[in-house]
Amino acid sequence: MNLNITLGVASAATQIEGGGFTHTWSDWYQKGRIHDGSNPARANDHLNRWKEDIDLMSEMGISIYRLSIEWARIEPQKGRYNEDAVRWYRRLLEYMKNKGIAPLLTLHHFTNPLWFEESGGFAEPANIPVFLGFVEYAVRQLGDLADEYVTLNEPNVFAVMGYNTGEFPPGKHSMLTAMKVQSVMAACHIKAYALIHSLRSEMGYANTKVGFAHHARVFAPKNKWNLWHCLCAHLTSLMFQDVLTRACLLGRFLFPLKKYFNARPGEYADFLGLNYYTRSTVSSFADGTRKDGPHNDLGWEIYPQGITSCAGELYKLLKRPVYITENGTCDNSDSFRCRYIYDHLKALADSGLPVERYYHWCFTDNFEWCEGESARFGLVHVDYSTQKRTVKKSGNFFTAIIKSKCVTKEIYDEYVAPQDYS
Ligand code: IFM
Repeated sequence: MNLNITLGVASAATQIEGGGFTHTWSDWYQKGRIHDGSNPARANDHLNRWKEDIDLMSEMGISIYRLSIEWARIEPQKGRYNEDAVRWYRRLLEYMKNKGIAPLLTLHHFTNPLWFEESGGFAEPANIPVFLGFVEYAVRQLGDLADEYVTLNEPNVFAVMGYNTGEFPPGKHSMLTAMKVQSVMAACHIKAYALIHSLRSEMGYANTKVGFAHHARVFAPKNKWNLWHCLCAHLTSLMFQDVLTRACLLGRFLFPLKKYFNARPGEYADFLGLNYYTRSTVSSFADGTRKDGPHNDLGWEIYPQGITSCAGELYKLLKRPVYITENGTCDNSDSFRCRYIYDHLKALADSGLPVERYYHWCFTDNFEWCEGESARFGLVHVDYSTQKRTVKKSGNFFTAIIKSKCVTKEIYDEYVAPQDYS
């Protein structure tokens, strides 16, 4: 298989850094909401091991890395910034640059400082300028070291899990509020898009790229001849991802989203960021999964064709290069990850879409939100008690593809052929 896509890896601050900052996920841990009881204050201790991690990335041939910054660490109190934290991120970005690893910097990845959450977080439209204040500070401090930005990670997952299913903080159960949060976050994205461009051009840079990382999946009716199943699949997709896509990419706020500011229809992304994992099989207004077919260790269906249909849906709306900002799987024994990566890359390579980048989720095993340390998504194994990193077979596979820029028959036979999903 030939590959014209640059391969890299992704992570998020709360999931790897450790360090015990005061934010919504340390609070969620305190409230006993992490299933395996693990504490994000430990995570991968990337705070102290960042050099080792970047060195390993470089040894593995990785040249692009999507990472995020921790808002609560940079702005521990409203309007009061922590210069040590900024220095730490600057050292990290400078080190990456020296190693030839280009950052795609995510400004918000699920975690809020507690002070922001307590003032209503993204459920409060009056907080839009507060988020933008953080964006401005971050770009002024780090903007010389990062050309490319993801404003928000998966606003739909953040909204639905936090405000409808209640599994994420703040643990609310209201679909109406979840839609309001999506509206507010779409406004934040559009405003941040313009702000980052204007700050960077003020700083003298012309090569800025900004987008958001959209979590999209296929919603398929359980029985395609059943009208109710079809209606539920259509409406679920609309509420979970389609209206948000239009708002963020095009500034079009369709019902039930609401426009909380004077957004003009326009084009608000320089790339189409897609986080793709699975297909949902729908027979009601609840999430469903097919019983037959392959599944990962969290029970998510493995459906590689879906990555191209989701990317294709985005591309229909806006003609921009596609960045797969996340794709990966929970495979605790690393027994099918090579096949998973191969099948998804093959689908992308055959799609005819302008897919420029693929960021694998995740570089190392990490703190997987409610599942804590028990769900492993990494190319690199982490022993949390010693913090030892060991490259997995899938990590070696990834490096082999990067080095050959394709999957040769030898690579396929060594890594992919022996693996199956069952
Ligand atoms: O770990 C998460 C990530 O933070 C957002 N996208 C999905 C990943 C796997 O669940």
